[in-house]
Amino acid sequence: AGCGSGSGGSGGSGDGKIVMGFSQVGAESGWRTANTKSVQESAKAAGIDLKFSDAQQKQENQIKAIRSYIQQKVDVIAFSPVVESGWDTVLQEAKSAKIPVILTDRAVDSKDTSLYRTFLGSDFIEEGKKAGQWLVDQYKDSKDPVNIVQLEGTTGSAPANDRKTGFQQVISADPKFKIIASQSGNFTRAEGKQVMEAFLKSNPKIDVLYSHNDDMALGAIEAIEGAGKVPGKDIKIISVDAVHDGMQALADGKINYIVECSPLLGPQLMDLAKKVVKGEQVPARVVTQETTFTQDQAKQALPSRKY
Ligand code: GZL
Ligand code: ZN
Repeated sequence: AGCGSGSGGSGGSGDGKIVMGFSQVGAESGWRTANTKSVQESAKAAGIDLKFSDAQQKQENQIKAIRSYIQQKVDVIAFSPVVESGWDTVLQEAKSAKIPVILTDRAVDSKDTSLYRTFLGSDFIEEGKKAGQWLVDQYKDSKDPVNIVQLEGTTGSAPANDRKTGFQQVISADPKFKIIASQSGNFTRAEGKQVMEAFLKSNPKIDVLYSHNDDMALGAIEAIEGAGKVPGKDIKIISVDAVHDGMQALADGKINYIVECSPLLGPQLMDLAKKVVKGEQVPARVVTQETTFTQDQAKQALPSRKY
């Protein structure tokens, strides 16, 4: 019963436009700023009235933003959960207010999947597997131990959890691969540099760095060069995202392989939002298309990259 399409929002904009409340993680990385641009431009193109908030990577700020969108009776709420858990209460409040929720980019670990209509984003386990597979292929003819250090994304976030899991699954096929150190650099350049400096001090022989995003890899490159070593040669680097600065470092030979994670979710998000507000069925999961890049492929792709 109640208002038809199940969207509790009168829209609040009055001019019949769909009103979307969007809670963004923050502005921690090149990926994030490209994602924000995609969401904002796509909302404009779709004629959707976007209310946007930046949570500075704090879950309580996202919860506050979602609560304010519920108060404002928006038509639909979309957000990228900074961490996987702790969302059930606020998502239940949105459900009681009959405001549909769309997850974009990162996932939540709520058991009750009726708390959101769909999850649009990458398969981070797949990304971790692709990173591991490159390493297995690179070292298939060598018997010597391969010492790996890992820069993890934000603690508790789906990309950090799943990129770690996927990578581990693939390299565990061969005991020569050893993760000798693993720590969060919170997806930022500054923290990636700090953690890599510590790794270099406490581990005399590092063969490979696996970084959960390009921003931390770029920070690590500064630390590696600061230690008088050559990134891409003395220490091989595998990264994830394929944002412009990462692709440039790949083309310059300072990174060896990048697994793409597309931030351009805006157009699909707005299409899904329109369907959800109309009460139409949408798939529970929409996986974004993405690829991988070697150094040569980066040189080819750079001129036409959008971000
Ligand atoms: C992945 C996204 C991650 C990026 C990081 O979809 O959540 O957050 O890989 C960003 O660059 O900070
Ligand atoms: Zn997970």
